[in-house]
Amino acid sequence: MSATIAAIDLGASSGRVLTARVGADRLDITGIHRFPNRPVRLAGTLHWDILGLYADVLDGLQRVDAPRLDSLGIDSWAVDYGLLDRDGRLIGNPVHYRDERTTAVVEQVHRRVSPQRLYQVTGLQHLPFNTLYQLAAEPFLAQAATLLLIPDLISFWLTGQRGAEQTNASTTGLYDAGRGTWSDELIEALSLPAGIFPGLRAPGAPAGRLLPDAGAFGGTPVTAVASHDTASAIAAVPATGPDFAYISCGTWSLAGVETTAPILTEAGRAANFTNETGVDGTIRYLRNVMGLWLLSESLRAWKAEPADLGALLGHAADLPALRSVVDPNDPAFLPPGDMPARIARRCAETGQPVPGTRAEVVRCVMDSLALGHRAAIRQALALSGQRADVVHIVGGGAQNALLCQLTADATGIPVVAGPVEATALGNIGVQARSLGLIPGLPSLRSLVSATQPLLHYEPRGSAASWNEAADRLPT
Ligand code: ADP
Ligand code: LRH
Repeated sequence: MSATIAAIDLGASSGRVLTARVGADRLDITGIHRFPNRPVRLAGTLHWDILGLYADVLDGLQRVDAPRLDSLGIDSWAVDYGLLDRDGRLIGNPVHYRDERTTAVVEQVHRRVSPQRLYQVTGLQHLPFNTLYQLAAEPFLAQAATLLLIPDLISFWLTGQRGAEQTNASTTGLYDAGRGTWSDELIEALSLPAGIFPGLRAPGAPAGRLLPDAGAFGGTPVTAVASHDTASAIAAVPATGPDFAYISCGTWSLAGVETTAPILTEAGRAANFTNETGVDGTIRYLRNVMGLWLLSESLRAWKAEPADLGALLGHAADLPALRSVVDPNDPAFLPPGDMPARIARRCAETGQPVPGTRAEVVRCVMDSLALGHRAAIRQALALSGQRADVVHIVGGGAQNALLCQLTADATGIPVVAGPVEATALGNIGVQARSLGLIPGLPSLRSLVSATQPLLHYEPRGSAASWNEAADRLPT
């Protein structure tokens, strides 16, 4: 028995509509339509082009080459949302998490609820753009009848049905991780209108049917997948045993381990580790590392073409290792802007050689990201008491051989790279389980491991040079 399943996967840098033919022992990608995701700055605010993305989704569905779809699921980046009025109309345009509107309100929120209490309830790392801070800076809250996170918003437009998928709700800072519900306590303490938060849906639950105006596949059942893209990506990690760490490597590097229960220790909070909800009650115990944003934003500053990336990485690989490193999680790197200039400034401030050429900047970014991966994985293992005999790198970054090799070198743990489209495959896997084609998470992971191309990187060199480079960074 097999089925044709589609995933709509919206990443911060690109989206895709991906279809696959799935059965108990097959997972064949049959089509991918990709489109760029370009933020738009308008009147001083950075927005997502949400209607452009919706149009691209419809276009992608139009191009699906299959007589019928058995199911469709939607995932995207976390945290961001659209507001609907009482008639279901979008109010304003969703704001990008890199917009700086929350800078002024973080302290205000913490005066109402302490960071310690926030962590006890939500288990979430502090990121200045988490939904609760965005809502504190939201001008349209009074007019809003419903808040929908981005995948739930796309799902609403495609089906007419509203809901809040659980894995993504767990990234808002308003979700009680222990109870698995919206947190009445936090919603009340922050004076938010409780009625705007829709009922929760578990990954795998039905989420309506495609409306006729969604195109040829009108009537197709939509399934609530693990709609936080990172939750879907980690569901599709091709792990064959229990002792693994992972890095979902794209715009962000989400680096950590999977646990069966939240870890709410003060040490974990101090290290800014998060407990995000995954499939089947799993927890992603991880930290955000700034990720390939550092590279893509440098390429944007240079007006480089995507085709230039391979050559630049090749030149960077030929340069000496660890000449200059920066802390990838420096908040100065978060907003859009001239990334090479910001990197140069930090190198100068820490008394290191300033990268002069583009290849030197790229090398600095790769070494710095590998250091960030090393710190996050070491701490995840220490704080969770788990072990890892492999680090799985999934997402677009799995194609970056230099970064995969440096991550193996820096962590001292073998790296298995792939699949590149882990998020869409995790999205599809949860649907396949709802259709009864796959029994559960371990079988999904075995299926991914058996069917998708993977690359292996063994650690080289000693830890000494990485220790020395880490010492150059401010603590
Ligand atoms: P997101 O979901 O956050 O948009 P992706 O998982 O799609 O991110 O990964 C995008 C990143 O993958 C890009 O920023 C780029 O650095 C990297 N990437 C894409 N294609 C290649 C390639 N051919 N070689 C190396 N890296 C690549
Ligand atoms: C990755 C991601 C990540 C969040 C960030 C906002 O795309 O969902 O897990 O922290 O975007």
